[in-house]
Amino acid sequence: MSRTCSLLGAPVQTGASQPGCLMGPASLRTAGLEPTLAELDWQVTDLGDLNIPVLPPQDHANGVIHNLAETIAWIEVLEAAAYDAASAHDLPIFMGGDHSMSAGTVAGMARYAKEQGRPLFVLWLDAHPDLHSLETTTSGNLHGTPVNYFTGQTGNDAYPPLAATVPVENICMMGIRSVDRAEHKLISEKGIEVHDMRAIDETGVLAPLKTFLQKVRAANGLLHVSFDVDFLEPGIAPAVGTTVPGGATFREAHLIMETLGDSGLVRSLDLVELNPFLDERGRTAKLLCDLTASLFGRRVLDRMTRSF
Ligand code: Z70
Ligand code: MN
Ligand code: MN
Ligand code: MN
Repeated sequence: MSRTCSLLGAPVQTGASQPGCLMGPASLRTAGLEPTLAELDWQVTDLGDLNIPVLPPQDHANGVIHNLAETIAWIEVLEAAAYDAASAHDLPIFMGGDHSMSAGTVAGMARYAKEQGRPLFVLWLDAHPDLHSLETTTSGNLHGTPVNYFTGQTGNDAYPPLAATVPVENICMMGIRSVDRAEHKLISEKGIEVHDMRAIDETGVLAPLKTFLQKVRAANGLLHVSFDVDFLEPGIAPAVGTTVPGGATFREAHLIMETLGDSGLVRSLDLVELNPFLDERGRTAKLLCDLTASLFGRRVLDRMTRSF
């Protein structure tokens, strides 16, 4: 029997510094995400796009914050939708939308995992750790805050209360190469597992990934993967507002996704920060579809053994 997958669009752009991410779900559909996964023998349900109402502004003591009311509304709607999608399907895909949406998707997945009596793990593939609280952000771009929120740190009182938090020990970050001061402090203090680009150059992507997957397996955990387009080298993935040089290569990214697919541990996926306004003839959207296909089982040749 084929496994089930759902596509849920979250046209969120209120967390980013420039507009365009609201077209992300449409671009992923145009690139053929649904037929790509159906071809791999997944039963795909497109749940359409979520939305939020027009809202009055909400003030915060940290005056640089913008779009707080919208971000709170997105977190609430996405928390519930992620929980429902996880209940209904084997591997929901949350199509963004900027990365502030993961405050909602991961919160919903954490509630789902808690109800299953299993721990949630998060693999964060990003140039940025997104570890700001509402109090420490200096840009006011709330896509820089989801990990701080869903790990239950202080300073996020204006965000909705969490039904379940993700312990910092359950997080693995890869590709990190742009870290602000407050984020750096938190990474050191909490001992968060962050594989920056230097570490990846030293060890490759596979060694840290296998170690993390073994940890997830040993704990009988559910794994959520959050894929920020800026994890990738900008030359192969130009459709993102915050390009940071020195990202993951085409081959590193596919190897990660294939290994994740082989593991069978992935329970949900965010595809975030795709800004189609900045794309070149759809190439970033197509690359995201191909990377997702690797996670969902597309292989050049079959392997007899699990690769970890
Ligand atoms: C920076 C900030 C960020 C994503 C940029 C950047 C945050 N730390 N996150 N792109 N996905 O503005 O707080
Ligand atoms: Mn920004
Ligand atoms: Mn991010
Ligand atoms: Mn990023």
